[in-house]
Amino acid sequence: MTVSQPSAVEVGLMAGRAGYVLRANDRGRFTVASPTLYPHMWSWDAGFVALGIATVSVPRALDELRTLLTGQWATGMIPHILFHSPSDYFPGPERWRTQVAAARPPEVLTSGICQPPIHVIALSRILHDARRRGGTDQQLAEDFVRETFDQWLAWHQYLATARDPYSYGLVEIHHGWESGMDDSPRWDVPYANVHPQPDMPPFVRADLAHVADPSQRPSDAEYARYLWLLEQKVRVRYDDAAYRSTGDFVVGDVLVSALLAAASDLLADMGEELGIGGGSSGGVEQSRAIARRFRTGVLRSVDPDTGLARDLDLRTGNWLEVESAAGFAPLLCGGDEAVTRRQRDLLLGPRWCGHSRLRWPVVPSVSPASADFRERTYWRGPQWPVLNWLMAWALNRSGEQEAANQLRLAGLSQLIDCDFAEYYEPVTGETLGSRDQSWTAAIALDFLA
Ligand code: 9WN
Repeated sequence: MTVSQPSAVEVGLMAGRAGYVLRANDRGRFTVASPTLYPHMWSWDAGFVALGIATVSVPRALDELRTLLTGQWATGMIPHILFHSPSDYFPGPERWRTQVAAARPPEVLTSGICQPPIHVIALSRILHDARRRGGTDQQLAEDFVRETFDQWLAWHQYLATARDPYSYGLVEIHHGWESGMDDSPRWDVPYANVHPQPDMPPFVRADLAHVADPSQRPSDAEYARYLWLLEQKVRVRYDDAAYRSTGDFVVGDVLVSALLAAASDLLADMGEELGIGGGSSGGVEQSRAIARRFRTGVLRSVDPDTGLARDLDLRTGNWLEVESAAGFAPLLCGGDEAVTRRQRDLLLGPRWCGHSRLRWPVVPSVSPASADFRERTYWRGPQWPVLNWLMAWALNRSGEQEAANQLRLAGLSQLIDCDFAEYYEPVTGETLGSRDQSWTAAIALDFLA
């Protein structure tokens, strides 16, 4: 299917409406992920949001990242949620009970787990835009990189050490929420070994009050497991090593690992360009070493038969064979031209974006040709615009401009109604989940810029 360029009127309308959504979700120095379902700041959402805002205001985009860093733990971890005000979101701070953790930040309440390290990818894009504009924007962005370089490095080092203690080259996650793809079939096998115990405090879900159809969200049984893992983290006071010995869910995540590799290379590039992180502190070299280790880990995970990368269940030592978009992790971190070419062809081919049933040739979260595909359920098949953005970004970076532009145009066509939904039904194109989702509006702005 070929997709045409949006008209000038459509571009103007979409940019205006996306800007409106981001302003409406702006709470001063941070942006809520969505108006009602997610009324707080989420970690990887904030990265996408920042790069979208940068197309309109570089200073405000930098503020978004600055606020996120106020939540950084002493371990270097950037937590997956920063809670700035009370809300009905569940699980909120009273459930996370991060006061049991010595490493929690002093000034803001947070969750106790993390999310994919997209932030430095966003920052490098913001810096690139700011340099194109020059003047104050460039100055502010360069100063910001100097000011925060060590904090980003600490974040990456946390993932590379506390979350990869045996140097496998795969970042270990302790909760499906840490992957950003909560109920993906990637996690069905490891979650089958998560057994909520009767002494887990009872809970009432709040998310279902904000969506029209519960089948678009994870099930109650899945939520019980999510809450049980949270409980296990609290019981070890958020100590990663202690959790590793006792926790039910420990998985090497290829997508997080690929993002860490790509982000670490970009951090090293910025350090070199700005003359920081060199010398005795060695931040640039440390970043390069992290990039190399995780790129190797990701490439090692590729299944020679399918051409897709695989997560590793660290409890059993088994590869997880699932046709999810995370299988395209090697496209994000590069490192092997033959793998990149094969992945490009696979991504645009009939099992993925070129599948005949798709309304738009946009990356689905699970291949429509897979038995795991569920077109309306969350990360089990729907198209998430941010995933499509990531793949377009990766293709661009590996010199595949034409393919990248194909995904960009398809992504824009999908968003033409300006609902900026959280995710989309891939066969009918229907909007699902939350509306006015900040990161969806943000990537629209970036695609239009
Ligand atoms: C749990 C905010 C977040 C995204 C995740 C998405 C969803 C939360 C939830 O919303 O997760 O973190 O309550 O379902 O899965 O990727 O960051 O938009």
